[in-house]
Amino acid sequence: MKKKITEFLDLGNQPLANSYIKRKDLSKKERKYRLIVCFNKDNKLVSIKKTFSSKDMFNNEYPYRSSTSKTMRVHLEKLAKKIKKTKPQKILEIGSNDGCFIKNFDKRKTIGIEPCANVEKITKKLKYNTYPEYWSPNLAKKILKKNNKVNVIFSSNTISHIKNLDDVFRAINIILDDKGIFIIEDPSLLECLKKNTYDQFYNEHIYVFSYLSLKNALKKHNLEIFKIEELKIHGGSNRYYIKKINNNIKFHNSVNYHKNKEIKYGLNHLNTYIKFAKRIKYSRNKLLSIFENCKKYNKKVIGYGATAKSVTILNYCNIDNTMINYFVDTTPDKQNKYTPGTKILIKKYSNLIDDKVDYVFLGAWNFKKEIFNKEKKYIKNGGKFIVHTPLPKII
Ligand code: JHZ
Repeated sequence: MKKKITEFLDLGNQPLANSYIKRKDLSKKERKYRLIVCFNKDNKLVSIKKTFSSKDMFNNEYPYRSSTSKTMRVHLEKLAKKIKKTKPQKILEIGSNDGCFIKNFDKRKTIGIEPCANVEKITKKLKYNTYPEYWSPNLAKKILKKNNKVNVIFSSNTISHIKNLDDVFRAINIILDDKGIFIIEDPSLLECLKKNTYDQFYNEHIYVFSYLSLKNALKKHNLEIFKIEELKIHGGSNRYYIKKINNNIKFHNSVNYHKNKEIKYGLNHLNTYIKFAKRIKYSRNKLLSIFENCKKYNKKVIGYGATAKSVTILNYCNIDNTMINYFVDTTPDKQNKYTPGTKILIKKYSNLIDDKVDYVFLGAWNFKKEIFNKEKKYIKNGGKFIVHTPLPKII
């Protein structure tokens, strides 16, 4: 029998993203794993080979806050406005984080699911009904004991983080009203391949979905995608609108439009992924040579946005604390800690001009527009950024 799953990209030994190191733990051995990306030619799923339990990744020390970026706040506010127009009785969000989305609704109308207790506390304090638990059929049943079925289920950048997709969709079927809709936003595999953003792969991103793969995973549970919105957020994401098969909501043209784009690009063929892997090797060498040159000429380089994504880049390309002086990041829970693997200090954001920076590595490249807007003065004064997408260069 021919192999169904093929490994096509090896991103080397990696620490767990989001496991920022405290100063006192700097000499402790970090947990590492081999980051290998695979393609399943049967169901078209692209996934990472070695996975960790949800408890290992999403716990009481989770540092990421959705609300730290204005782009994200505005993006979710706009969607909330759209949903409000449909007058739903109840909206449930899987992975509600610090409430960036649910805060746009009346407290009585929302249910948030957020397993990271330190983050869940934020919405609980504001009196939003949130469960500090992992999404599962049992949780769906538990919620249903106290509530009616829900009209809208939303999940942004969370479903791709859960290994057992069958359980995810079973739970959806339990609690979603037959006439309700399920909306998912996750990074687009098509955009990831087009932009060479291999940093979309790390331990939390178990899957990077295409329409072709997601449709197969949903079909087993009598769920189907009836509309797709291509979004700019997070470097290119898709918003999938999903319904129960028996719900006769009309299909939108966008489904076929997007499907054809994926097929035309070759997302259903292994060869496309093998070509992608070749580009990524080239990208690594190019980025490393930029950093080596900066080091050679004693340039001051800092990182902007200590993202989970940049953990993959820095560790894969061997860019360490001799090449990047420090990172700046607006997230309080990341500040005064060190980046996983590469041990680069993360500082509170400060003015790039006062810091006399030569080059800024854009870790949060997905918020380039927002950051370039903020850093107009630095740019006007000749300040330069180092980016890795679509290919490494100084801009
Ligand atoms: P950002 C996280 O990934 C983890 P990360 C997770 N797995 C996921 O899928 C995505 O989020 C959605 C900082 N920043 O959103 C804030 C500034 O300092 O790209 C954040 O630390 N100044 C759940 O970490 C980071 O950059 C700024 O002006 O890859 C952005 O992280 C801006 C705009 C951001 O996600």
